[in-house]
Amino acid sequence: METIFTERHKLRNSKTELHGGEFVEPFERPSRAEYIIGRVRDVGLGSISEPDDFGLDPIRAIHDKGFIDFLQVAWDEWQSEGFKGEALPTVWPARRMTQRIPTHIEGRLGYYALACETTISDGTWEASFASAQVALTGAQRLNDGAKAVFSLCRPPGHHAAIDMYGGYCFINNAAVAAQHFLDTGSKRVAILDVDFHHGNGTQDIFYERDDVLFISLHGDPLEAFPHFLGHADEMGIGVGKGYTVNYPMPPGTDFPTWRAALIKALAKIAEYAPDVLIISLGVDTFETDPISFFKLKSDDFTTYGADIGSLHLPTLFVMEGGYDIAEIGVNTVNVLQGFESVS
Ligand code: Q9C
Ligand code: ZN
Repeated sequence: METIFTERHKLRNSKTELHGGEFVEPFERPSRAEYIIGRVRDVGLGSISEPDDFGLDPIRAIHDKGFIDFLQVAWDEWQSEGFKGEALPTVWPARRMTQRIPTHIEGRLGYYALACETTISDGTWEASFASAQVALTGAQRLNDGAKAVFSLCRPPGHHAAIDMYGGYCFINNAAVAAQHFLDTGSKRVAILDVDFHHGNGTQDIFYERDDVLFISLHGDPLEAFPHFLGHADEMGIGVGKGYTVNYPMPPGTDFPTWRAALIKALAKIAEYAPDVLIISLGVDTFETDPISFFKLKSDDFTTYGADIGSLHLPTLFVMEGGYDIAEIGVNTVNVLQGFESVS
């Protein structure tokens, strides 16, 4: 399997994350991608290629124009204010307040943020743009005939909504890839999100559409980030009704329980018969992930990779989360090798 990767991910190197009332070194850090690409090389998964440049248009096809403009200037505007730390919001358009977009950067950060653990820092836009190009290049490889591709995206994307960033995500890479497929001949795309966290951004983007089936397995939002989306009764609206499917699961969920939900999800995908499958691949379901509460072991990733492979669909793997740095490479590549073992 080919991997698409660029060192430009390192441009996202924030110094701070707000966690437990303290500023800590971000869980979403450059070494994550280094461990994963190192494992790809160690096992000889396949060739590793730089992304092509598809420009801004495929990003604008998913995200709000004002939001993309904001991401490009936020760090510069924040610095112009003379602030010492990285950019983060302190105020939101909360219940019964207006949704008017402020002019001051402090107000615009609150308007476009869905969470405040994630700071905007020097290079964040450039890395996010590059990450989207990694996803787009993977999609194009499938269009050109590849059976499966691994887009090693960093920063991740599935929390980024039409006009909101947060949860370490700025541009929704999986959604941008899905739209690229639809704009280049695909009629139906399925996105299966196996990251520990609910893919609220992806759900938001496709909630009223029937050309993208979105299925997510995740920690129950009553207990886990993003807390305000991902319940089982969210199923889409309008023509999109039935094309969003959520499997929230409680703290301590082990692999047999998780896999039972996966098997249900795979049956729905087979029934939908998509032209292409996108996997939002987060490995924060691992038993020792520092911010998550599922109990998957390293071998389980191989097993479920084979389960996904048994669908025999053209498949694009898009990297999302996973924060147990030491094991992230093994667990990610286990999924890809499990997938290949049945193809
Ligand atoms: N203080 C992804 O996996 N905060 N994002 C969780 C820790 C946000 C995770 C609580 C987690 C975001 C792509
Ligand atoms: Zn996650």
